[in-house]
Amino acid sequence: MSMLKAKLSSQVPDLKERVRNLGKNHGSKVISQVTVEQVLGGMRGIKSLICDTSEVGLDYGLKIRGIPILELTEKLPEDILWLMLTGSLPTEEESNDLQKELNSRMEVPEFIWKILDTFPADTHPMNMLTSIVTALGYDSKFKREYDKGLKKDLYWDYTLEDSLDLIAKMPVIASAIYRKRFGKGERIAPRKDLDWGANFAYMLGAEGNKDEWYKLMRMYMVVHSDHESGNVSAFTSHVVGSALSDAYYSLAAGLAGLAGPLHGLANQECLKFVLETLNHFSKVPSDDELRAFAKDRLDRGLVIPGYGHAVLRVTDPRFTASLEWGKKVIPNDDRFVMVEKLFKIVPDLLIEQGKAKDPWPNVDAATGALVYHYGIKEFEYYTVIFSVSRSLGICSQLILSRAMGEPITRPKSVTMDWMEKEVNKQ
Ligand code: NMX
Ligand code: MLT
Repeated sequence: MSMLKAKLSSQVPDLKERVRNLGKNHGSKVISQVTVEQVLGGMRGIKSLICDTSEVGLDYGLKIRGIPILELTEKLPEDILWLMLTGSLPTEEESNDLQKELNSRMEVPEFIWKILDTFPADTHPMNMLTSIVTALGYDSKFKREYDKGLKKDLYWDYTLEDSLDLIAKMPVIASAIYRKRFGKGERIAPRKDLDWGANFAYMLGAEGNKDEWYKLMRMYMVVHSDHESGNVSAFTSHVVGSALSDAYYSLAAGLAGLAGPLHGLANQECLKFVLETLNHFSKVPSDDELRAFAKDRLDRGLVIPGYGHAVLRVTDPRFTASLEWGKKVIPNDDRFVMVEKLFKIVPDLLIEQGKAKDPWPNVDAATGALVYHYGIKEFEYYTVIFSVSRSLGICSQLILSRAMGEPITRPKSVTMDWMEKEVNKQ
């Protein structure tokens, strides 16, 4: 048994007990009230999910198991997976054991490569990824055991098995998608001597300083790994998983949400905007030129990608992590200089416009400029990189949800007539 499974096996009974106690002793207590505005406004702020892996505070941003994300940027992504699942960082021995475990599960079945070969040449990489993640479910251990008659107490165990299989393969399939879709030559096989994040960087192939590139990819994988449970992708995966669909279906469903421009696709849209701007001016524009260019975009009713957030009301610390990295490592890169300039100009413009509740940059505003520097220039691919990282959080949430024995998700909808009658009574 892997050290991670052994640790979780020792923790799950206590988690179940806490869930039982909460329900039995406090079941009817009120923790949140729902207003009409919240129903009309995308359920903002309604406390209706339990998620232990991470939390997001409007005035401080992401904490993973209580640790601010800026304190975790030098860790390995595998260590963050361990942290999200167990509540503490692994020892060196535990970290090595998890790495070994993932490295032993990287092999991708041959039929997957045949599927990859059949996509039309201009397919969006997120269409490829979501299809392939679903197709990998052919091998789901949870589904196989469930069909034989699996006890509810063991749901989490086989979900962990599927999740480790899936997480191990994500960099392998994602890098193969990159190389196939953008004509980069043969797939690069994974190496057993590299950690998960560095292996992904290695298989993508890239230009320049390899150590820096590996380090950047590890940091990228850490900062995008989770953002509590109410964001579109995690919430979607949670709902699909609650029907006892396996981890492959659940993750694929969540990634389909991540592929939307208001969520993870903003990652590609940010660099597209930066490149369009540079192209328009044939140089890095002056502050005044950029202000006018961005204002024109807002006046045309378009969003500035990478700015605003449904929960945050401060600069996203994940943006700060990328900004600091860029300042230190690639301060003179034109794309990065644009990121810095946008940070100086866009918040004031959004405040002036008066619509966005949060005028500050989010996680997507800077990362494109960083990976571009190492030769990954095809911005249509960027949400796939985000997806590889987010598989850590989404799978962790699913495993813990199964460990808690959560039931099928089924909120109540009401008709417009009901709503109008109800509010007129008050
Ligand atoms: N540029 C222009 N307008 C904006 C922006 C922006 N960056 N952010 C919000 N607004 C507008 C928004 O479109 C809405 O307009 P309207 O009333 O005409 O519909 C108004 O401001 C109020 O929106 P908020 O309540 O502030 O934002 P909401 O919680 O609905 O949405 C986002 C949050 C993140 C979807 C929104 O800020 C946005 O569209 N940002 C740009 C896209 C982006 O960067 N998404 C990535 C989020 C992070 N991620 O990876 O998922
Ligand atoms: C995320 O990382 O999922 C985004 O910041 C969106 C969110 O939290 O709603």
